[in-house]
Amino acid sequence: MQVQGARGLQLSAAAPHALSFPASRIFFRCDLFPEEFSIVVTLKVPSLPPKKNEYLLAVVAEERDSLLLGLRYSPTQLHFLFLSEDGAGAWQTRVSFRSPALVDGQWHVLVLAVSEGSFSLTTDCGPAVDIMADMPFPATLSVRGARFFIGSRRRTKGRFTGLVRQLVLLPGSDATPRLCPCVNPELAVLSIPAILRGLTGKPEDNEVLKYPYETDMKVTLGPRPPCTKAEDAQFWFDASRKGLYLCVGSEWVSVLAGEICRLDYVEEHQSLFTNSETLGIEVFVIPETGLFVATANRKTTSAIYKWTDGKFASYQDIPTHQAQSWRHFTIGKKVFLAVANFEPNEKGQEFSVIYKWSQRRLRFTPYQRVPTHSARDWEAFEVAGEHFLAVANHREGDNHNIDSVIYKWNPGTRLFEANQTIATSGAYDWEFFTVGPYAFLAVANAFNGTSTRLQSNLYVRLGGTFQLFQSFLTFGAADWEVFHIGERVFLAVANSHRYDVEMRMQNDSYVINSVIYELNVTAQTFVRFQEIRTCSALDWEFFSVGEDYFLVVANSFDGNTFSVNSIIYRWQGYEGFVAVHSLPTFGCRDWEAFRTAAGSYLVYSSAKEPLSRVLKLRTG
Ligand SMILES: [Ca+2]
Ligand SMILES: [Ca+2]
Ligand SMILES: [Ca+2]
Repeated sequence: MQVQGARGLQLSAAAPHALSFPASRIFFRCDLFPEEFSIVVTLKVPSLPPKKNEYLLAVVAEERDSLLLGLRYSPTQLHFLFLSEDGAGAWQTRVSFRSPALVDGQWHVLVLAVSEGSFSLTTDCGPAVDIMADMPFPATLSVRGARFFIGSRRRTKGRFTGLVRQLVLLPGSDATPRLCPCVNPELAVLSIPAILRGLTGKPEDNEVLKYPYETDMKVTLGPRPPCTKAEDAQFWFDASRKGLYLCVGSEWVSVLAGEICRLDYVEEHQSLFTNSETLGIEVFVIPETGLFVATANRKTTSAIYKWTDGKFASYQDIPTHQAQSWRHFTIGKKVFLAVANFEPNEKGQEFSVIYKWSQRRLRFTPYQRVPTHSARDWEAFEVAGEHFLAVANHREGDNHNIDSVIYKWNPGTRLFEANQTIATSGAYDWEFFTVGPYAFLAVANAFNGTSTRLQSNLYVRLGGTFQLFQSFLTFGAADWEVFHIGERVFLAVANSHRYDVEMRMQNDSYVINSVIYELNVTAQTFVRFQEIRTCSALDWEFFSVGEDYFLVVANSFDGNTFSVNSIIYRWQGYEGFVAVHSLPTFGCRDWEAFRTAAGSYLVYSSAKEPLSRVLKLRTG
């Protein structure tokens, strides 16, 4: 029959059983009815007398003549029925939707989505009506020996007298997103038999449903709900922050962050004028004493500042020789600070110095000199109760291919002693981290004398030494930054410069990609996760604000100017890191993040002017 521009089937009153088939025809691999499914119906029904019911669909266990599953409607309600069985017996459960507005003589599309105890009805792509029933749809409803009846319940009574245009059982769950939104929602299409197609004036999608629909997507609103096994794979929409989160392994993982973010970015907090240009900054806390920052300054004096009344104030000057970086660490209650000196002293002696905090004098005093070669960086770490220091030796004279050294603390002599040497090429940075029981050490190799295109290596500690674990192709690597997001482990490299003696230098050889790698635990290897365009990147700093994770890059030079923006990237789950804020910087060299009771801060140094800046993170 054709009515209102669309065709439907009318069932013959003479052969009420004609539209039936054994369940085994569609359940040929497994005779359990799906636990989650949708039923999609397009129908046009005549007005019915009150209390009269008509069946759209029934699945009947033939021998017992019991209704396993049924869908029927009355002038005021749509009923979904199913049989629940347990050791105590079998019950007919009925879930009723009021006023489905069916009996107005128009075409309508109903989508009933069932998932455990959740029953959801969508009419003409409108808002869904959800019913949570006490009795969930059974996980194991056997249809063995059962028969499907279309438009009846095996009997003449309750036979469907309207027109049906579409009747689809879709395993999985909610079919609504496959039909809706739709230009013509009263005739939304999932699957229409060929004979009924082609009268609505537009081409209709009648794809054979090759893939079962997956998972029930439930979105919870309101304040942060629990995320346990029960909520796994469910969504939570945080309306106040416009953030969508997915419950994965008992943690809410950000899937999409909206325009409004908790971090309202930064405001200038302090201009920290330094003795000279600053290459590295190190923020640290000495218990019961306070928060400090050490600046590694290019000229003959580096400095330590103490956080006083909400600002860094001058605290101690320390003579250094083109200091590149500071590293704070503790051994027991002893507090140390190691400086990497790039140049020899006035007498031509080349060494870096470890300072120790004097609790009596409340100052750092020299503790141990360590011979180094244009040292760029110190890394301090502890493995199984033993303390180590690794120095990045950049070059000796013109030779960049030299050894960097790992020192180990000797508790007997109370000194660091050389423990292992590792061949490096223009080493710039060491980064230590652990994954489970394994200790790793990554080196940034920046230059081998002719090229910046080099392998930077990651070592793993096995049998008491660090052994090569993986190599990464890098371009003037200046920094490795390791960070964790939930269970995931990432390693980001700052590529500063593409240069090769063989090739002529190009202007854009500073504007290159830096790379974030992610540990694939199964493959036991770091794999490329994301590349980010950077301008002679010298440092990555990872930090978090509330539930959000960020990376900030020190962009230092674009080939023409040191006035380039450094960028804050926000972790946006599946999208990776997305640029969210630009900060004008000048020769930016190093970023550090820190917190005080008053809030969260970033501080960055400039390798080109004697001015570091403290920025306060605005949160709202
Ligand atoms: Ca380092
Ligand atoms: Ca870093
Ligand atoms: Ca840093």
